[in-house]
Amino acid sequence: MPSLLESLAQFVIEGNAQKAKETTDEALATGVPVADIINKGLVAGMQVVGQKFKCNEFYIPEVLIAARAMKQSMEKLRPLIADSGIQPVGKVAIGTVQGDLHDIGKNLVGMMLEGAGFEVIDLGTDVSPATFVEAVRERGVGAIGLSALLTTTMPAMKETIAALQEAGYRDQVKVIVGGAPLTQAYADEIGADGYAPDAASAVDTAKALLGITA
Ligand code: B1M
Repeated sequence: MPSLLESLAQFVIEGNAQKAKETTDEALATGVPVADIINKGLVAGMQVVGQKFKCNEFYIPEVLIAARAMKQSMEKLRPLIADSGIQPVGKVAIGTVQGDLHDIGKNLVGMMLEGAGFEVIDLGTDVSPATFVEAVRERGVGAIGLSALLTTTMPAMKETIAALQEAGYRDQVKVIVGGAPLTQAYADEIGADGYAPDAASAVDTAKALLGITA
């Protein structure tokens, strides 16, 4: 018989938000530590979702439904996280670059990062280079994730990297870029630290760049 946390992971994989929330409540009621609920339940489930997405066993709808289940359980735990002293594995600010309003892929990246234990600051869409700079200055993020879906907005990524350089923060923060028209070659050309073709790979890239082994 699966343990409570194995069941929770499975409900996340299946995208069963109701059951995931009930199991989270049950785990809390039986005294399971919040860190275990997150790591052995929610994150473990999202890891499987990420793997299935990468090998085309899951498609975007399944990932979104799983992420919604993860998020709803996370909402129950969020007030308890501060008390339990759990630290996020890293802090990332994400946004769709200036001039670009597409946010489905960016949201997916944010949810996968959150599912992997990152604190995610979502700056939204049409984000100016100055706003990304401000996130580094004011929020102390270790990485920023730039998303672009239009060939015409790809240059805003280069402008954002230049703005970070100009403000003196380029060495303090890793820059990850992604979006349908992006390539590794373009990421290299504009001096990004990392490129990820999909949301699951964005988690691997962020972890690798920030030296997170967990
Ligand atoms: Co737009 N649109 N759109 N659109 N739209 C595209 C992108 C387009 C390819 C359609 C086409 O012509 N075939 C085309 C771009 C052409 C080009 O530049 N070469 C296009 C255009 C032209 C436009 C407008 C200019 C249309 C117009 O008004 N004339 C306009 C621009 C508005 C603007 O942004 N200023 C526009 C508007 C819109 C809508 C508002 C209607 C809507 C967006 C709704 C929303 O996002 N809230 C929309 C949509 C939905 C699309 C398509 C159909 C789907 C995009 C999408 O969400 N894909 C798209 C055509 C297509 O792709 N079939 C199209 C699903 C999403 C999960 O994938 O975002 O690629 P994607 O994210 C992936 C990866 O790329 C990666 O991970 C994700 C999941 O694996 N990823 C990252 C993304 N960001 C990442 C960041 C990372 C790492 C990985 O690290 C930080």
